[in-house]
Amino acid sequence: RQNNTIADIWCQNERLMWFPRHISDLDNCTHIVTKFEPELDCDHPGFTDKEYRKRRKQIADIAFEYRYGQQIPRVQYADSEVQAWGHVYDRLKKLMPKYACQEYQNSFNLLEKEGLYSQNAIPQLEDVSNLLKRRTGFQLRPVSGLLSARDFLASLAFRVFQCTQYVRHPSKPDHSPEPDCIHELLGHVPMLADPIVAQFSQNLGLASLGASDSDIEKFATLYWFTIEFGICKQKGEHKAYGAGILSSYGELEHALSDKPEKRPFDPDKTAVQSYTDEDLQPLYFVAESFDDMMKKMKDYAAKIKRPYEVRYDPYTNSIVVLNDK
Ligand code: HBI
Ligand code: FE
Repeated sequence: RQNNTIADIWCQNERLMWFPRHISDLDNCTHIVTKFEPELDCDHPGFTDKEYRKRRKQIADIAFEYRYGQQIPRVQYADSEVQAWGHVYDRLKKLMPKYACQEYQNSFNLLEKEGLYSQNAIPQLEDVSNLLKRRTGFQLRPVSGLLSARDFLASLAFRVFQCTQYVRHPSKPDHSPEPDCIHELLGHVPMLADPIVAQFSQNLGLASLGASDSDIEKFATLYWFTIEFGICKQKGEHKAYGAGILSSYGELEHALSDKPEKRPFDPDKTAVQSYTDEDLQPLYFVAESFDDMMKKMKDYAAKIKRPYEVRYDPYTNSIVVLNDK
């Protein structure tokens, strides 16, 4: 049978980039960016701590061995790890009513009510994943560290969130240069439990599939200034919806003070804004509302040229590529 659609010709010329077509293909989307690692970075608080590095390797091995469809192995967290969690949990909980967006607060309350979240124990990824599946169809899979933007975004297309399972170094509970499970569980998970946010995240993932490197960089930057560090207006007040703000009490007070610069969210401009991932953010983009931010992102993504369209088939957990564009 002849297949002469544009996408097929791209394929024949090997110009159509490989991307995951089935949720199990995410087993191949595990490219780690080596940055801020305790093994390699002498500024990392765990660099000189042999025990910590051993612990990190133990937990990283869970992610390396994990394959789609398996249960996420449980981690027996040490007292020092639970203490770091409890410390952040307690500080954040006091700030939430004033600074967190409504969607976050609703989900957080639900997670506590379900008995999953408390100050005394770090929730297990398997249990959190099962709750998310029921709420929004999102699920977690363990990852050993900072993933490449392409792999990270691709997994969102399948409603999969690649989630770290280790805890930051106990000497610095208030800040972690890399993602850790305190950030994921207190920043991302409550947002992913919201149906609108879940849809938004998946759309961003779908838009990233097979995109050029420069478009991936722009999507990653948009992700940074929305899902990680977004602020939106609710009832006339600025509220945090970004996970990097919501999971750090220092960032939370800073972001919603008048110290940092704030600009209106505008995807064309936001996508090319440079940013730092090492310290408190000097600049945030403020959305008029959640809906407005998502509509602008949709229009932005529609402008990115690809010779095919993608859809998600939730019955088979597969990407359907439509060649007729
Ligand atoms: N990897 N494990 C992990 N967690 C993240 O939150 C994460 C990532 N890689 C890239 C990323 N976030 C974003 O900053 C964008 O580059 C997509
Ligand atoms: Fe994050």
